[in-house]
Amino acid sequence: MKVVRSNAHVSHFPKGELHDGELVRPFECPERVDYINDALDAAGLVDEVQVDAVDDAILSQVHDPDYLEFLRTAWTEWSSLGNTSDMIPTCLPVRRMSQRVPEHIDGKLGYYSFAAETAITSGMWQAAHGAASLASTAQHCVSAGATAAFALCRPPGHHAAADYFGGYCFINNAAVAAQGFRNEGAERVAVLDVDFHHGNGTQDIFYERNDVLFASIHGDPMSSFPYYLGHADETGSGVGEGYNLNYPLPAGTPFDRWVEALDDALAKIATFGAEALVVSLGVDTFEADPISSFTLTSDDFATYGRRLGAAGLPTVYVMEGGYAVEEIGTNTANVLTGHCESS
Ligand code: SP5
Ligand code: ZN
Repeated sequence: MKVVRSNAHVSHFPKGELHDGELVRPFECPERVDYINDALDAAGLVDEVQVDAVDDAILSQVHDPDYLEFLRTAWTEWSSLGNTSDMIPTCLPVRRMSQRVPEHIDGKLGYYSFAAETAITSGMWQAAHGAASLASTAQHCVSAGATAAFALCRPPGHHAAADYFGGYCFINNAAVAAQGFRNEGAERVAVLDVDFHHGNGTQDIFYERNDVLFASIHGDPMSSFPYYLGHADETGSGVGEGYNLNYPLPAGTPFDRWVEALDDALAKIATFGAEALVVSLGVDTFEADPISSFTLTSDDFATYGRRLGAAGLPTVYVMEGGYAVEEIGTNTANVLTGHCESS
């Protein structure tokens, strides 16, 4: 399989993550990529691709220009005030508050954030832009005729909405790939999100569109992050009505129940007539994931990879979450191997 990866991600690694009331070492850490690289190489999966920088015009098709400008300049503005540590939002605009963008960087930080576990670092923009370049390069490979490609994105992207960051995500890499397919002639594109967490950012970006179908299988937001989006009754709006599919599942969901949702989503993607598929591949559905609560085994990842390959669509895999670091390589490689076996 075409594999797109780089070292740009290492510039982003926050000093801490707010978790259960403590500042802990972030779950979303650079060695995640090392474990995945090692497993892909060991599985003999890699057909290495040269990385091209993402066209910034695509970023503006999926994110608001003022949000991108904030991400690009946030660290400079923050450090110009004498700050040297990471940017952690502490004050966010909630119900009945003004949605005017404040002038002070502390105010902008909260305005453009939705979850305080995610810090902005000095190297965030370089890393996030680099990750988007991987997704865009993978999409170009597939638009040019490859059957499938894997973008080893870090930081991940599916929680990043049109104009807010959080959940470790800044630029929505899956949305970049989906929009890239549209720009290069695909009439209908599906994004299938199999990360444990709801892809609230991807849903937000495509919610009013009927050219990109979004389907997400995830922990029920009544009990799982991101809590405030991902219910089954969120089905799209305007012309996008009917083009957003959420499959919230309870804590403890085993593979046999999970895969029923997957098969339903794949059937609806086929009915939709998708010409290309973007898979938001989070492997935090694994039984040993430290922040998630589904119970998939390593073998289950290979089983569902075969289902995805059998769908027969030109496919871009974009890496999202997965925090049981010693196993995320195996689990990711198992999905991709399964895909190759059945496509
Ligand atoms: C890309 C991705 O997988 N992002 C996930 C971000 C989740 N961040 C907050 C997780 C909160 C988990 N809380 C578990 C509480 C256990 N006591
Ligand atoms: Zn996740």
